[in-house]
Amino acid sequence: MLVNGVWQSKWDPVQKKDEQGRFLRQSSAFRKTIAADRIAAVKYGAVETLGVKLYVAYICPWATRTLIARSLLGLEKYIPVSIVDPQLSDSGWQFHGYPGSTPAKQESISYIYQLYTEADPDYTGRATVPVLWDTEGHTIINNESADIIRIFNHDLRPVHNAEIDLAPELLLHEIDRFNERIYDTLNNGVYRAGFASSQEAYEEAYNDVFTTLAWLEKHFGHSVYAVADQLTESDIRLFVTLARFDVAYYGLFKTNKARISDYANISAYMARLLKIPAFSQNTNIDHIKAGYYSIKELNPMGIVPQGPELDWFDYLN
Ligand SMILES: N[C@@H](CCC(=O)N[C@@H](CS)C(=O)NCC(=O)O)C(=O)O
Repeated sequence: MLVNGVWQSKWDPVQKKDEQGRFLRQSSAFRKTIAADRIAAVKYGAVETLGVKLYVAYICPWATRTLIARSLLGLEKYIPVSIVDPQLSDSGWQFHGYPGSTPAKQESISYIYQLYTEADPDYTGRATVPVLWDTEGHTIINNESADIIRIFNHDLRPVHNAEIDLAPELLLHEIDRFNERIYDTLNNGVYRAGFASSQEAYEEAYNDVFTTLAWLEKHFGHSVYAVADQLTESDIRLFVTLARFDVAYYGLFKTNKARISDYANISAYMARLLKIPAFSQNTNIDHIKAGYYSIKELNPMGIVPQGPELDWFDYLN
C-alpha cells in the first residue's frame, strides 16, 4: 500500500482488522463522476472519446462489476480498458505480460499505484482496482465500483442511450436493499471468512455466507432475477461472487459447506446470466484461479488447483 505517496513493498492481503480478528475493507477515496461538459461533448459529437480509461483485474469481483456494466450498456467504444496481471506483485497490481492481460508496452505505467500517486502525491491507502482514470486531467475520477456502475448506467445515459436500465428509479429502494443484504454477508462475506484472523471471525463469516446462499436458493425458486422481474445492477453484484465461489472461495477461503453447483436454483440463475455475453465474456477462470491462489498468506506454495470442472464453463469462450 501507499503511505504518504510512498509504496510499502510488504503486501498484506488483510486490509484492516478489528480486535476480534474480523477483516475490514478500506473505503474508497476518489468518488467523483465524469465531467458533464465532456459527456455533452460526446453526445453532441464535438469529441469522440470521453477521455477516460478503466483499469481492472479479471480476478477482482469489484472490477468485474464495472466490466459487465460497461458491456451491457454498450460502452466499449467510449471507455477503453486496461487489464492488469492477475497476481498481486510486491508492488501491487502490475502489467507484466500475463496472457490475457494488457501488454506492458501498451501502458504508460507499470503499476496501478502510479495512478494513485499521480492523482495524489501524498496518497495513503491501498492501490485498488477498479480505477476510472481521467486521461486528460491525469487523475482518478472514481475508485469505487458501486459508484462506477451507476456513473455508467445513469450519468453516461446521454452517451449510450441503452435500452437497459440497471438501476431504474422505481426499483432503486429494492435494489439498494438487495445489495446491502448480500454485500456484507456474501460479496464481502467470503473475504471475511478467507481473511479472518480468528476462529470466531471465520465462523461468523462462514455462517453469514451460507445463510445468505440458503435465502438466495429459495429466492431463485420463484424469481428469475435478483430484484423484480428484470436484469439490474444487483444481478451483476451477485454474479461476480457466485462465479468465483466454486473456483476459488470454496477452497481458498474455506467457505466449504456447499458449492454453488450444489444449489439447483442458484445454478440455473447463473446459467441464465451466462447466456448473456456481457457476463460470460468478462469471466476469466484462468485469471481468477491464478490470482486468488497467488495469495501467499493463504497458499504459501502458490500451487493452483487443476479443478474444479463446472458445467457452466461451457458458456465461456
Ligand atoms: N471498494 C472497492 C474495493 C476494490 C478492491 O478491494 N479491490 C481489490 C481487488 S479485488 C484490490 O485492488 N486490492 C488491492 C489491495 O488491497 O492492495 C470497490 O468496490 O471498487
